[in-house]
Amino acid sequence: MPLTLPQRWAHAWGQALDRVLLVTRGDVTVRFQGDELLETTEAIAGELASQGVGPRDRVVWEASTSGDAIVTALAIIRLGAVLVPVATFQSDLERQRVIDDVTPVIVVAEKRTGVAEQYRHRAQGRVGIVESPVHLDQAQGDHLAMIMYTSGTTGLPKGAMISHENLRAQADMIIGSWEVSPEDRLLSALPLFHVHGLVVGLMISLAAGAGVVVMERFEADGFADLMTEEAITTSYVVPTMLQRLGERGRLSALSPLRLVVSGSAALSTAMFEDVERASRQRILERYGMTETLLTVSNPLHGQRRSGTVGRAFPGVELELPEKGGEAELRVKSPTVFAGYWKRPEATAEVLSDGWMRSGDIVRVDEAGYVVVCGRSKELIISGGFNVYPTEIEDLLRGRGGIEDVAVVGIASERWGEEVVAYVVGEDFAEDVVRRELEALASPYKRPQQYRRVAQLPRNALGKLQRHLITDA
Ligand code: MCA
Ligand code: AMP
Repeated sequence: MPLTLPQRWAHAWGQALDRVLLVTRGDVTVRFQGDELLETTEAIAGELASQGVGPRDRVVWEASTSGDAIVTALAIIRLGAVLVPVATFQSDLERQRVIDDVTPVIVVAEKRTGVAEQYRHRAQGRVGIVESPVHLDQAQGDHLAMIMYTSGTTGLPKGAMISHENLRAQADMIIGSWEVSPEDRLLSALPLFHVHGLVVGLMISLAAGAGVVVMERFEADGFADLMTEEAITTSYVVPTMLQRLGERGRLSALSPLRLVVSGSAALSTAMFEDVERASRQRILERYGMTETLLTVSNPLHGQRRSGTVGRAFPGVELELPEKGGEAELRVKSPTVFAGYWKRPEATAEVLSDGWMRSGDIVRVDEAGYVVVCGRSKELIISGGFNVYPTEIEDLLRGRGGIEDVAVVGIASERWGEEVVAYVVGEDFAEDVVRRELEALASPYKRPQQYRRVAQLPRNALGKLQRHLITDA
């Protein structure tokens, strides 16, 4: 039987009892050796169990990048409970929507007035039924490992159910294709409430026996300094991070690494070339989605083609257009998710017979590599974060004199795309809207610009035609 991710962690940590495998770099530096990871995750799993959390229970976890938070997430998975990450900086409204949808047994979060508190003690009735000692790493492949919330086109959050088998298959693809090994030390400054930072970076590196250095909050100079300070060999980034390193003249810090991987948003050919010029690194760009995990990648050995995301990982089938054509990419893979939590209709819209509709329009270049050239879904990607226009429009409509509104993405050197709201309303008061939105939406979702227009393009059925919006 192939090992699950938690089984691989336990094995890898047991092989490296006195080696530092996890480092968190923030105001303080915390280092965990293999033996400490084993002991701490076991102790936290025991503590959770004593609070009534058992295998297959859902646990909402505030995805802070601190050492405490990380070992807690690992413990939740080792216990066989289902990890449901939420962001530290999200609004109470956003968090409450997730909690209401997923109905967790417990919320593990920093003390925060309001939302999480009322759920903290929900598990109380179950205290005392803990088996002792707790059994770790027992989850089966078809058990859920995590539920990852994405906003989706309706504006309401949907939880993507990711199984242990999905994680195992993804680990095989990444460890095999990128040759992740115990010799590696990954530097990650990615948030941990998304697949990129949490699964691809943290969890799979640990499963390979590699060391992981987590920078608690990205900052370009500090990130560059850590390369040598922590003897880093690999790093996974979003394009905005490379752009920031470039602004600070620090791209050369990438030189000593054996591998730099970029994803979550398109990497421009100009940035690919800037990095190569400054550091001799040819960035390995790859592609994925929360619902499919990573499925397409440029090769470790062989040609890495800028402007492309590469080819299918082993075990992944892609439905691709003919040469010269463009079409929506569909993906079949052991990493494709099990559907959206309690949303059979939403699941059926994107998933049939194991094939996942990506909503991304692709073409195939002359070497057979996939090029992402557009989207059929209404999505803005800002700095690697997804923003769904309808979610923000629903929050804005009727607020601060807004009569009608359309949220669109405009090209931005800094963020890839920037969120802009086109507003209709004689009495529109931008300062009021900005202030009110602070309490409702995560910072990255809030429009960076508001532009007044006389009217918005709508079709005969009244549907907003966002693609027709211009400043004219
Ligand atoms: C931060 N801000 C943003 C963004 N990030 N605004 C728009 N777009 C963003 N991406 C806000 C901050 O909250 C702050 O707001 C203001 O901008 C300035 O913050 P700054 O310090 O300049 O930015 P930062 O905090 O350094 O963030 C930049 C970042 C971050 C580190 C590049 O955007 C980031 O972590 N991106 C990674 C996203 C990611 O991991 N995506 C994976 C999902 P205020 O001033 O109001 O406080 S996709 C996925 O998982 C799939 C599987 C895949 O393919 O990978
Ligand atoms: P998420 O739903 O947060 O997992 O984001 C998935 C989406 O990010 C994909 O459907 C793509 O639109 C986008 N994406 C991920 N990687 C890349 C990439 N390398 N190039 C272009 N778009 C990407």
